[in-house]
Amino acid sequence: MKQVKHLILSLLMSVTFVGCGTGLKKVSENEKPNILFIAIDDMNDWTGFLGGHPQTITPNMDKLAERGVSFINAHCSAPGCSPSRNALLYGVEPFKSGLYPFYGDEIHVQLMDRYTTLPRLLNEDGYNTYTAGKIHHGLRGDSREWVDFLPKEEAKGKKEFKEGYGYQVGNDSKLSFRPTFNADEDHTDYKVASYGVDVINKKHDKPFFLAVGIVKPHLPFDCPVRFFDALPEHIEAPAILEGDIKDIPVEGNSFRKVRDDRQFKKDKAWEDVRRAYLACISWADFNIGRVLDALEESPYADNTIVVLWSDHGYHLGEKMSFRKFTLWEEATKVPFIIYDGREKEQYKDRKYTKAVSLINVYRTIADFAGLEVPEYVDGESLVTVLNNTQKELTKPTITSWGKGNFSVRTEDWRYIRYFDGTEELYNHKSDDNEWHNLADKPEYKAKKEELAKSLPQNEAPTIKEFVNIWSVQGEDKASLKGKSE
Ligand SMILES: [Ca+2]
Ligand SMILES: [Ca+2]
Repeated sequence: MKQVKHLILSLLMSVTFVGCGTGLKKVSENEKPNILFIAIDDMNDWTGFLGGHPQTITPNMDKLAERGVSFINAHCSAPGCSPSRNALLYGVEPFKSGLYPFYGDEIHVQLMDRYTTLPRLLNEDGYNTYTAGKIHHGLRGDSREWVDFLPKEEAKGKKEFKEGYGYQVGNDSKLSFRPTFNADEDHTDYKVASYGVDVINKKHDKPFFLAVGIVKPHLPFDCPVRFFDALPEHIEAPAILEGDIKDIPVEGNSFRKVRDDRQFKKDKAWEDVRRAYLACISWADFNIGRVLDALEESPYADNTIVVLWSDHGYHLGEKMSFRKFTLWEEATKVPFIIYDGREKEQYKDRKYTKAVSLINVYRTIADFAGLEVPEYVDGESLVTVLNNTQKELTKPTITSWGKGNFSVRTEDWRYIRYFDGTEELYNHKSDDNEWHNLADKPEYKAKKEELAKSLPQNEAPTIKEFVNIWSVQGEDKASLKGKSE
C-alpha cells in the first residue's frame, strides 16, 4: 500500500491533498512543516498556563502557550504511561485495542505488526525522524520509526545527593524527593534536550519529526538543587476536602495509592514531596526551553510546528491519593499545546476550553504533514479547532482505566462509570475539584444518561499477553490477578 501511495505521490509531482476535515488544502513536499514533538512524563496541570498550582515556575511552557494554542481542558486516554502512550502513538483508544493496562516491552513486537505508529507513518512518508528520551513505554530506537536516536546508555544520568537534603522513604530510590548537586549535563533530561538541540542545529534537506521525551517530573522527584531553591519557602497544599472519598464507589476507591498518602502524613513530608514535584516540573520546563530556544534561533523557526503534551496527570494528596491511575481530574488532565511557527499571529494566545483527548494527536500531526492515516486510527484532526476555538469536536473525550471503567469529560461535566455499574458525576461549573458526586441524585438522571451515551458501546477484550498484572483494573481484575505474573 505504501508503494502505491509513493507512486501516486510522484505522479502528482510532489503535491498531495490533505483530507481530515480541513478541506482540500495543498501541501507540497518542500513546504511540509517540521514537527517538534515534546512528550513529558507525569506532568499534571501544575504549570503557569494551566494555573494548577500558584507557585509553579514554568516560563518556557507558558511562553509557548502564549504564542500558540493551549488546550486547557485536555485529557489522556488512560492515566498511566503504557496505555496512554500506546493509545497516542499507535492511534487507537484502549477500548478498541484492548490495551487498558501496562505491558512488558515484548508487546511492541505484535503491536508494530498490527499498527503503524505515528513516527513510522512520518518516517515512511518523507520525514526524517529523530528521538531521544521516553516516547514509547518500552520501545526505543526501532529503525522502522527512527532514522536516528539517542541510545539509552547515552541518556543515562548520574545523580549526586547530599546528606540532610530532601526526603526519602527509607532507602527507596524511587520514593526519593531530593535535590542533586552535580552538573546539569549529568542528568538525563539535559542529555535528551541536548540531542534535540543538536538535531535542530543540523542542516536538513527533508522535513524532520523530532520527538523529545522528557522524563521528569516522573519519580524519583530529583533534579538540580537550584530548582528547589527557586521555590518559596512554604509550598501551598492543593485544595483537599476532608471526607472527600466517602461518596466514591468501591472500584474508584481501589485505584487510590493510600499507602503513600499515609506514609507522607506520618513523616509530615507532603510539603517536601510537593516541593520536589514542583522543582522537577521547573527542571523539565528548563530543558524544554533549551530545545524551544534552539528552534527559535534556527532556520526552521518559521516552518516548524511544536506539539507538547504530558502522558497523564498526577495526584499530590487530593482524594488522599498519590501518583496517577485514577479517572479523576488530577490524573486525567494534562498540559497540551500546539504552536505553529507558520501562523505566529493567527494562533497567538488562543485557548481551547472544551474537553479534548490526546487521542487526537495522531490525526492532527498527520493532517499538518499532509499524510493519509490508516483507517483504524481513532480521534480527529484538531487543525480545525486551531482555526476556530468555538468549534465543537465530534468525538467524546474518554479516559479508560481497566476494561469497563470509563470517564467522559465535557466542557462542564465529568461522568465516570465503573465496570460494576457504579457511577460518579461532577459538575465542573460549580465543583472544579470533583468533591461532590452527584450520581445518586435523582435530578441528574437525565444528565447521566446523556453523558453515558458517549461511552464506548463495544469494548475490546483486554490483551492478556505480556500484561503487567499489578496494573489490571475493572472487569478482568479478579480473573487476571489470580494468575501468576
Ligand atoms: Ca507517565
Ligand atoms: Ca467526594
